[in-house]
Amino acid sequence: MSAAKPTLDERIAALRTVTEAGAGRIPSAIGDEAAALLQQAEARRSRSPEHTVVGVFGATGSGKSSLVNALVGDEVAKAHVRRPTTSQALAVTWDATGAAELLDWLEIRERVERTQPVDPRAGKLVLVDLPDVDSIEAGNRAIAERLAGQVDALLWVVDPQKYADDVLHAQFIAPHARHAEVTLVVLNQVDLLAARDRASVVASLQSIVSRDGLPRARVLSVSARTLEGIDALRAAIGDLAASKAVRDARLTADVQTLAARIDDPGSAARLDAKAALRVRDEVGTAAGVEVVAAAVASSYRKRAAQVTGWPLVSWIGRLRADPLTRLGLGPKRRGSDKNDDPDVHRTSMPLLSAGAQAKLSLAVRSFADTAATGLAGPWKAAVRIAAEGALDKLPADLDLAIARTSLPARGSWWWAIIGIVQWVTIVAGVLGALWLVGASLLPTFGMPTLLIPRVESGPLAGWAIPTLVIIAAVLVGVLLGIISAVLSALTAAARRRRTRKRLLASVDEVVQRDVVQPVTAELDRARAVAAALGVARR
Ligand SMILES: Nc1nc2c(ncn2[C@@H]2O[C@H](COP(=O)(O)OP(=O)(O)OP(=O)(O)O)[C@@H](O)[C@H]2O)c(=O)[nH]1
Ligand SMILES: [Mg+2]
Repeated sequence: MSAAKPTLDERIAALRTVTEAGAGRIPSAIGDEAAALLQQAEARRSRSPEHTVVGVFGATGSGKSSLVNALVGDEVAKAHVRRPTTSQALAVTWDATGAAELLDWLEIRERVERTQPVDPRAGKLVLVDLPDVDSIEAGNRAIAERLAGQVDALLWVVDPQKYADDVLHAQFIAPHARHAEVTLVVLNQVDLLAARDRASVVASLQSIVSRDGLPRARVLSVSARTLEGIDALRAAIGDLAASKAVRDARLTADVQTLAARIDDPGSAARLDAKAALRVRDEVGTAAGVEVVAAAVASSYRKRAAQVTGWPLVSWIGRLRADPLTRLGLGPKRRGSDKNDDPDVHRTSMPLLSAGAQAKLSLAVRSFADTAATGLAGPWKAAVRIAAEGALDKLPADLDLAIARTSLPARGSWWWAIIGIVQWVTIVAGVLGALWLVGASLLPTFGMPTLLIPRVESGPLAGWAIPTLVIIAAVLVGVLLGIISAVLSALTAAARRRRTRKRLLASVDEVVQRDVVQPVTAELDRARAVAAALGVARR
């Protein structure tokens, strides 16, 4: 953050961010107030920037109208002993060019124009006499309250009897504590005070105004009757009119005041990468990643055994259903799922058992709660709502993601080789056996003798070759059985790991989209509002 004070534009933009990004997270009443203020700021800024509107506020009989007359030097406003006297706002202008639109917006119908300015620097002044701010007349009060929110500078008039009035201070001056720069406090009717009491009454008023939160507000003492102090008040009004910043200072104070009433979202923690991994793993387990990975491995082993096993018994394996097919993830379906309608690609896994659903909820909720640490109530709730929204979508999204994940379900190239060798050994063994059987049986049926060839030399000299072929066939069969069992176990384990990795990647995509992103967005929103509030308040 830069050390420089934000400009009014920056503050207004910040308040807009607060109301927009904070919608639903800040109380709607204050959100509406902020929206109204933004609209009002825009309205004021689009109207005569040269004019300075000074409103004269105070209790009935404090002498507002008399003071306006004294400042103008003419009886423009009706002042009377009858209470309350003023019931409509009256605007006095000196250079009315461009003022009409402003007065229309202020809804001030009574307008008078004079030529001799209050102060040489106040040619573009609009001085507004107002009804009593705490009037017993609701209409009077409404006009004064509305204009207290609209004028550029506030001139509070009090009199020696009621200058400490609680209602005026608590309900009207204190809420404008940030408006000190555009506030004048005037003790009128000082002619009624004994000379020795004046200083102490002014000091007392000054301390009450300080307690209201405006220690820097200017307090002046005047008499509308004797015109004592009027020149100093004129100069003070001249100062306001000369400072081109009054209008913006007022709006700045408005934005600051409103922003101060909005609760801080708290400090949003950075999302922990480990927490995101943990929720992915927990959601993955709940979604059946381990089950599918195990099915891929056992499907592989089953199919390997069918092809590479001893052909005389390996067909038995076919009677058992493929574990992947049982989950609706069979290798046949998988080959054709590229361009199909994804909705038909549900797995046949149940859409999460009650237990899995509970685990999923727990994982997501605890992720959200951890992420929301440091946030204030409504913001925490918003993170939780984001997580609840995720829980509605997750089961179907996870199922789809798992169904779409391409699984390493194909067979291995070496299956066929071993399968062929298995058949060759079987055929060789059978041929060897037939030879031996033929040699012993043919002569009994009077058929020509079948010779049995034998090994002539070497360590196996004298062995019948058909016998050796049978033994070799059995040995090769056993050996192939062992080799393919080992190969298939190793490959199945690797496939299991690969499946787990691929599925977790798919689950991660879903968890990122359904859980992490909404929660992150909520944290970002809280951070944006916190930063904007800081700018609006500074
Ligand atoms: N002695 C004295 N009387 C004053 C002074 N200023 C106003 N008055 C009198 O106080 C009474 C009320 O004055 P107004 O100017 O009508 O007071 P106001 O604040 O405009 O009252 P509302 O319009 O009813 O809110 C009148 O009788 C004035 O003559 C002053 O400085 N000294
Ligand atoms: Mg009056």
